[in-house]
Amino acid sequence: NKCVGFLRQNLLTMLTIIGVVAGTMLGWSLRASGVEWSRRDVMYFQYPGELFLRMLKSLIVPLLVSSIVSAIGSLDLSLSGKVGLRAIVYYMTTTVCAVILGIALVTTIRPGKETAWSQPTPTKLIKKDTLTSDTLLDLIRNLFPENLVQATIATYRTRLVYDQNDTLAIKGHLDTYKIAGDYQSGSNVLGLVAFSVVMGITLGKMGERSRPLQDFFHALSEAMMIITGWVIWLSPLGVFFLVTAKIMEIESFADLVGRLGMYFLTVILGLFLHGFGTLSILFILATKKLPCRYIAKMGQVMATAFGTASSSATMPITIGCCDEMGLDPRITRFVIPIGATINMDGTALYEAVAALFIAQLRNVEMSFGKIVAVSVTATAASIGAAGIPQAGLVTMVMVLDTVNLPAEDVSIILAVDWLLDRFRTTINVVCDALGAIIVSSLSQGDIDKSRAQNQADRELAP
Ligand code: DAS
Repeated sequence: NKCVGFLRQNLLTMLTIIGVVAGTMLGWSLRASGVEWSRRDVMYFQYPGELFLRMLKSLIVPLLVSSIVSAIGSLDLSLSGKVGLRAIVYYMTTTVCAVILGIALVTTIRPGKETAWSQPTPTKLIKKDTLTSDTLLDLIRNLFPENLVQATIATYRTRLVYDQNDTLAIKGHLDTYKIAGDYQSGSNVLGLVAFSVVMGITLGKMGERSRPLQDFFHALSEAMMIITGWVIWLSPLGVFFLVTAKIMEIESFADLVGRLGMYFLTVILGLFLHGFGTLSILFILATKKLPCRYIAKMGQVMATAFGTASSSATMPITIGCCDEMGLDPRITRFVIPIGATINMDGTALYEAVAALFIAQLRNVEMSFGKIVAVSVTATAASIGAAGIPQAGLVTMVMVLDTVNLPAEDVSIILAVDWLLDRFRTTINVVCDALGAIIVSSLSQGDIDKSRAQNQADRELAP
């Protein structure tokens, strides 16, 4: 019975992991077949996976807005303030730890020094001059969407595109960008999160007068989770096609084991140490429990994050996983959407490592001041990166600009970014889920006190 119970509970996770493995094997054998696959052929394989990714992305906006508004609206103001503060402190602490770990590793291992790469010749990159200031200003600008409906479409941030002569170019500020032929787009989730938090606080202050609206957002959130439960069953097929197409279109794996091998291993080592070291220590300190039994329940979340390389698309599944763990829905629907938007430890670590790796390749000495500048901009870039595939590569330009490294050097690390992206996205979502557990655990006392207070108020009410 135990075995049957385990299989039933983990069936979908195992099928999704099989989807990733089978997609890798099929993609590899299609490459090995010697057939010259055209972009169109790859698109046919990618198409079912893209539909799955779009289904998940279509859930993001209604789920995010309804979850945050109903969660904050149902908490009293002081409690939502404490929960929000604990979440922000957790996000900042883990992101700074990730950046420091990344810098410690890349300055110790020095992958750029060991790399037989006399003078990297990156793809020519046309860069918009004021990209850095625009990106930073865009970050703050995105907090205040001028039009909520418009905010749900791809907004201005940074675009990495191949222009007419197929040169890797950065132009404009669109959040949609094309890397290796794929356009990726994400919503201005930052602005929607900000608006939803303000709306939730407002409904909370309105009390009973806002009951109909609170019930609406609560029902909408529930409905979105039910739809997520249906879409999630497509994960095995969805990730199977996404991984197959990605493996087929990669031009060369030579860099993965060659010139970028040490860089790749440095990032993977950093992500591993952060995920199973830093985060675990913080988890044990905050909850006095071991994280392993919780991480064991995150298989579906990790497999989806790895298969889709999108923490935003994985967000509905992360919320569902926290519900299965029995966490307070008001906490998870408050902190997970915000975490999926601004808390990207894997991305922050990766950007710090990549920037210093490129400096090493170019024999650029990094003073302490420059390393601090990399730390700050890698943190800001991870906050600004959208939860969509290869967003971290795009905001990387901001980090390179800060230390006067040419933005075109982004193309040096492009060859292995499609795989690193999957690993760092997985760490991003694991960190969000562990954060929800930590914030829930730290807030339990306040929740009980608030519940008792409400109970007392109801009994005293005439
Ligand atoms: N793929 C991004 C995410 O979804 C991470 C990144 O590109 O760095 O979290």
